[in-house]
Amino acid sequence: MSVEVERKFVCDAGMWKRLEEIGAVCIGQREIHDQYFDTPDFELTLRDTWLRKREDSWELKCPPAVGKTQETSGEGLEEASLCSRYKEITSLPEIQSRVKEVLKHCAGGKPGGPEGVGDSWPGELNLRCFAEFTTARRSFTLQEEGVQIDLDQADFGYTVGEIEVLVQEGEEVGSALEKIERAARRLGLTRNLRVEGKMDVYLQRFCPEHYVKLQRAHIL
Ligand code: V4E
Repeated sequence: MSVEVERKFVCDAGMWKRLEEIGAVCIGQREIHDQYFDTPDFELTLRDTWLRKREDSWELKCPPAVGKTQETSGEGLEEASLCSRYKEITSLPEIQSRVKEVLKHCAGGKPGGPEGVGDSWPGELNLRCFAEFTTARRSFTLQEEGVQIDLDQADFGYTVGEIEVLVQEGEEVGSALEKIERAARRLGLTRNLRVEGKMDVYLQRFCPEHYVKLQRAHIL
């Protein structure tokens, strides 16, 4: 299973030129349609667990197990605080089992629940779509750094960049943080501020109550 280590950045008008100047290679562009699901009481996202249907596939992002994936060396502390780490699960049976495990620990959680490949299982677990948007994504690679850079333009009017590296679960993340830091420096990203992701902006605009709860829980 892989863990995505990622730093978001402000994608200004000069970013295309900068990517070209530093030799980033465009590896494709596509439109991505995402639907995110949670219970009416936000029991998944309040546990930093993000269930989505991307096109026709289910995906789950959740915090990696405590261990090397979360260790930081003293030197990389600043970069570490700017980077998120999420385990990515794409196998539907594993997603269903993880979701049920999380919901079991919630007040009113129902044990057991459905298995299956059809689309009725989220409803049977009381999961509803709370966010839906389409992103136009252009992806680049900086081969010598081993990073992917995505420029995302969401259909609700927000643009953001991401530098990302995939590591195997349990692997040291130090080298991924270094790769991201080098790429960020080459892109001229000197302001070390947390940058809002698409979900921050979507929830602020369309689901403010959900956003406030996630902020209070220090999830966003
Ligand atoms: C909101 C959120 C998650 C949902 C996915 O968010 P994001 O990675 O921004 O989406 P996207 O489209 O870039 O996914 P990709 O194509 O890279 O798989 S997963 C975790 N969160 C919370 C979160 C957070 N707390 N901090 C940061 C910096 N990002 C996300």
